[in-house]
Amino acid sequence: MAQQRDDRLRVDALIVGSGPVGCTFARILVEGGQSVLMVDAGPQLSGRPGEHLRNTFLYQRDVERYGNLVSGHLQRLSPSPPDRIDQPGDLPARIDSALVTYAVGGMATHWTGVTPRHHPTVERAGCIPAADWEEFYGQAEMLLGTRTDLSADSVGHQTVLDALSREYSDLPEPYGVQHLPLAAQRRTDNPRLVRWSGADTILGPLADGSHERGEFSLREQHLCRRLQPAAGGTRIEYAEIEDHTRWRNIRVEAETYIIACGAVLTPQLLYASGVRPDALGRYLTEQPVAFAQTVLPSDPGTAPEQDPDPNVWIPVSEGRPWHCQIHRDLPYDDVEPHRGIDSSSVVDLRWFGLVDPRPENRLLFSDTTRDIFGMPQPEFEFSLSSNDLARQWSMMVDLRRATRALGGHLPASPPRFVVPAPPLHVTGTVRMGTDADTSVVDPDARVWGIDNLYLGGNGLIPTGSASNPTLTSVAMALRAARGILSHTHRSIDNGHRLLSTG
Ligand code: KBG
Repeated sequence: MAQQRDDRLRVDALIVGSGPVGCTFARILVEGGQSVLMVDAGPQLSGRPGEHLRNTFLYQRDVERYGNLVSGHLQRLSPSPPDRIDQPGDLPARIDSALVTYAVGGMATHWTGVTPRHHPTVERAGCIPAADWEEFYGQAEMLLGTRTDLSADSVGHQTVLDALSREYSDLPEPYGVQHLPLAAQRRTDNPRLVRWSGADTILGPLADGSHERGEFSLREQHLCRRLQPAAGGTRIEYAEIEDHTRWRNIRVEAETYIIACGAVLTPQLLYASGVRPDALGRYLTEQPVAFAQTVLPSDPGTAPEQDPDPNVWIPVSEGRPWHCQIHRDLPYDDVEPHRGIDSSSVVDLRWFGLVDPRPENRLLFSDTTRDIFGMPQPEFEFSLSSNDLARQWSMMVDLRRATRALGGHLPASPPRFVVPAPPLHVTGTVRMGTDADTSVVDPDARVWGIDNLYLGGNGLIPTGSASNPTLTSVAMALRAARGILSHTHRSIDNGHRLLSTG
């Protein structure tokens, strides 16, 4: 294909990655008067950019079709499947690959929307002040539309809540059995249907072009191939973007560069750009999953398919370093269809475990093998320490306890570790910290030693955590974006416009 004329763009901020975290940066910076260009290597899958794909009647009604759609959007980064298959029930001791979603909106095009706050002492990073955590968690919940009443009217939900509240009556407030926080809302025109929050929810007015202060442009199928550090290496001078829709290269010059394309692809871009601090890719954590299924007793007054899904949570607390969600999700590959049982009465017990961050657990990038975009191929070195293993076995004992309290497991789905099916909660690969030797970004989310390069996403979470990470990453992005605004003091009057100079 013929190469068209190279273009040159000048903006206040370039954001690479259009998932929830990239969109958080965009929303705050545009509201602060900045011109923002956001690029994503993936395609836009919906009319409204980054919308959740389950927001259609078809996929809400037909879980199987929806499952096929999601599998199609989870792409393995390694070129061939892993050569090692654990025995079912084993603890997953390795990560062989990673699954990513190349799309505008990222994984929020199909996520479950589970958005808990991380536990203040067990999970949260100490390098962010406690008061900031409270403030930015509150803002993140508003931005994502997190709520705890989606299943309030469900008979099945109440049954699960009651049974587990009796079993776990000893848990201290506010860590007892409760409604799972979910970024979603019931539709007012048909409350049986749910509108799941996606990246479009975060973009708000930016998603439909009605932003009032700065300028915003979101470009799909635009790959950021490289960031070019200036001489001396303390600033990024420009970014090389490949426009795959018109097959041309664009040089983007920005005041601020924000990379938020996931815990694997963010360090990949740094590596490809020669930005390789010691901690890059190290301290990787992922959450082992213990899983079982049970069946709810049917209520003669309610047809199970009419009853909203249960969504129950037992949060992480001291002495219980695991996150528990009792809900209905897509089946794992090892789950056989339950013969003779109405699938709408089957409930999942999904427990996520905590793994300590250790430098030897890491992501590496190949200098010889390339991924589909021609970027350095990621590889993993990951194992569980004896402490990690002991913690997961305690989690398994607890899963068995909860399963018993709900009347026992389905014969085909006993409590087990699900292998290989990580929850895609990789963290730590570009971790935040106060020490440049053991972290990649400072507490403002700025790459150590590079004044105008900021990162966002789960890779920044420096601690071991068991709860779903998105809310935490959005809270960290809100804090970082406000910091960028106060550093740059830009307003619509003196900022760069989204300008083509080519
Ligand atoms: O059940 C979900 C869960 O809510 C989540 O956050 C993770 O990404 O995937 C799980 C399914 O394996």
